[in-house]
Amino acid sequence: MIGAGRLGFGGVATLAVALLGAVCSASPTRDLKARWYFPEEIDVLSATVQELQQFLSNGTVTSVQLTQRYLDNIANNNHAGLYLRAVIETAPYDNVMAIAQEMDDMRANGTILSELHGIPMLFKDNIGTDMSLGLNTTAGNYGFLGSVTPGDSPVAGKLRAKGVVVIGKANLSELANYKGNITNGWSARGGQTQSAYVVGGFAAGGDPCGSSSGSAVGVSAGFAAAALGSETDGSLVCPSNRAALYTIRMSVGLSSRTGVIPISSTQDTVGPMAKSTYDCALILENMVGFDPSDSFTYAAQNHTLTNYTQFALAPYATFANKTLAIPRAVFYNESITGNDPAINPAMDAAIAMMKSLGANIIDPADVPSANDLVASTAETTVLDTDIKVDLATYFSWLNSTDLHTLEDLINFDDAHADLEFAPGECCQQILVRAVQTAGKNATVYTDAIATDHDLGRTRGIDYTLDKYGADALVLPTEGYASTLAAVAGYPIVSVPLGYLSSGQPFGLAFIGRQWSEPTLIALMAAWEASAPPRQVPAQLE
Ligand SMILES: *[C@@H]1O[C@H](CO)[C@@H](O)[C@H](O)[C@H]1NC(C)=O
Ligand SMILES: *[C@@H]1O[C@H](CO)[C@@H](O)[C@H](O)[C@H]1NC(C)=O
Ligand SMILES: *[C@@H]1O[C@H](CO)[C@@H](O)[C@H](O)[C@H]1NC(C)=O
Ligand SMILES: *[C@@H]1O[C@H](CO)[C@@H](O)[C@H](O)[C@H]1NC(C)=O
Ligand SMILES: *[C@@H]1O[C@H](CO)[C@@H](O)[C@H](O)[C@H]1NC(C)=O
Ligand SMILES: *[C@@H]1O[C@H](CO)[C@@H](O)[C@H](O)[C@H]1NC(C)=O
Ligand SMILES: *[C@@H]1O[C@H](CO)[C@@H](O)[C@H](O)[C@H]1NC(C)=O
Ligand SMILES: *[C@@H]1O[C@H](CO)[C@@H](O)[C@H](O)[C@H]1NC(C)=O
Ligand SMILES: *[C@@H]1O[C@H](CO)[C@@H](O)[C@H](O)[C@H]1NC(C)=O
Ligand SMILES: *[C@@H]1O[C@H](CO)[C@@H](O)[C@H](O)[C@H]1NC(C)=O
Ligand SMILES: CC(=O)N[C@H]1CO[C@H](CO)[C@@H](O)[C@@H]1O
Repeated sequence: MIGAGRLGFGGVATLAVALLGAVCSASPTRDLKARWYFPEEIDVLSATVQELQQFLSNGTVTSVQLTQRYLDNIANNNHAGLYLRAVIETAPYDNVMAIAQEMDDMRANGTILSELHGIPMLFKDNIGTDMSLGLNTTAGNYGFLGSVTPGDSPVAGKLRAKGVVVIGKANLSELANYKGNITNGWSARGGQTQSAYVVGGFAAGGDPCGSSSGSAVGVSAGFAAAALGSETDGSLVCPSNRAALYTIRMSVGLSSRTGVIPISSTQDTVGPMAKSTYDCALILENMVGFDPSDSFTYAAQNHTLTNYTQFALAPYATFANKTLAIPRAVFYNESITGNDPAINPAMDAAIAMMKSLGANIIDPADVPSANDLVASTAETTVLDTDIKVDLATYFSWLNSTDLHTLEDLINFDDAHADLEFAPGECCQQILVRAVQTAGKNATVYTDAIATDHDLGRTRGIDYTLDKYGADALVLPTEGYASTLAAVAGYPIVSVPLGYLSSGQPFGLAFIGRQWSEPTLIALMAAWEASAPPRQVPAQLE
């Protein structure tokens, strides 16, 4: 699949080494392998995983050098420079460098674990990792600090077994924004994440959205090649759309959530955030699969594929022969979405482009449940109930923890209010509300699940796609798109669409049926092939 041979070095690389040689060492041949050498032809702000893997394969760069470059970028702009605060912790230097070196040694020996071999990634701080990495897993909350995982969460373990180098834990809206009145991207441990695209950052309107804020900002700012985030409702697609990234929120259950600090087993998904469709498909392909500890993965068993990248390529990646439904009511109504007025015209231009590329466009194709979805409180009932039960399950997964229940977490926050309460956050009102729920057998809960399936599936996505014979819905990522997919437990993807006058990016979403990831990947790739290239943050160029 990928050759392991080392090829010759180009003239540009030799020149860079010669310049660096004066600083670091007298021997240029040694410098090519030095961790601080970095080839000029690689721009980590724009390089995709797919491209980096080619540069690793042909000997232009090593995993050690890539890791060093990302760590340098984090040092320059995370708690310095632009103060992006996208990363809570980087892995202890010697640990992460030893892992990168191991990947380089294996490659030199002809062992390539996957196309992710030796690729540095950030994981959202709610994704459990083995203690040997030296990284904590806290969802940004001090109460989780010092907890001991029994090992990698299954999803982290799968990716590490395929060669991913975890360089750090990404900041997030604390507890995935299920705590109280906190701003997007703020956590007690990580501070306020800021968009890399808006000069002046958060205070100037550079709200990174959330809750996978640091994962998105980190990838856009050259802190890692790609990231894992997680989504209950919007937490992958919204921050990705504000960082000009591609992302896939997969069908619930396609990959495991064991060992991931939860909001809701009903809705949570872990997912890739990256600079291309191919990268997202590649990460997805290496994280899906059955987990006996996660009952939602049973239903996915007959729908899990071993190859998702093929759908990012010909002959799948085309709009020809695709039928796309445009749900105008509610999702395109600015008085309901509150979206910036620049977004709908950009959507219209995108729809026209997809039509010109062969898509069959049904416009309008309204979703019957849309108004009820916006008014519904069923999702809140489900999440409030789930977090109490599912958080206790997470704590029971740990080898050691000071917290065992949601009550313990609330008490910890109260006892450490100086550390734990954000500016303007009076009282962790969401957790206090959730602790009063009566479990997953309560009628109010089973009724709420039924309501969500009616809104999201029966009168929502399934109804609309069936009625129009459509492959996917097309909507602005900002607004209510994520909620429709979230309450259904169905997949939603986001691709870069445009930029506001502030520089803030925004995206376009496709929503499909359950297990329709192949179709959505094909649509993402068809978009990527014809859309203008994504922009990198101007202030980092
Ligand atoms: C290595 O691969 C990259 C990406 O395909 C390419 O741009 C570069 O020219 C290659 N370098 C060498 C020395 O083959
Ligand atoms: C490379 O392979 C050889 C032979 O299999 C083995 O002895 C050696 O330990 C390997 N080295 C590394 C760094 O993996
Ligand atoms: C993880 O938390 C411990 C305290 O429990 C701290 O000593 C350690 O430095 C943290 N790890 C990192 C990488 O910050
Ligand atoms: C977790 O607990 C298991 C079972 O007691 C033990 O084998 C393992 O070493 C522990 N791991 C850590 C990191 O404490
Ligand atoms: C998977 O498909 C087989 C054969 O159609 C069926 O018997 C089985 O029940 C399915 N499993 C699940 C979990 O749906
Ligand atoms: C997936 O399919 C593509 C296209 O056939 C192929 O190039 C690629 O090697 C496959 N990936 C894996 C992991 O088999
Ligand atoms: C278009 O889709 C239809 C229905 O799935 C299929 O029968 C047909 O072969 C497709 N045509 C092309 C050109 O892909
Ligand atoms: C948009 O929503 C508002 C508020 O619900 C409603 O009054 C208006 O009719 C809607 N506009 C369209 C074009 O549907
Ligand atoms: C939430 O916090 C903001 C300040 O960050 C404050 O203006 C607002 O009133 C608060 N809202 C509630 C419901 O507490
Ligand atoms: C919920 O109901 C099921 C089936 O009636 C029962 O087995 C289970 O113990 C109940 N769970 C709780 C938490 O009450
Ligand atoms: C290293 C660093 O700057 N950490 C900061 C993270 O955010 C918290 C909360 O704002 C600050 O207290 C830390 O100083």
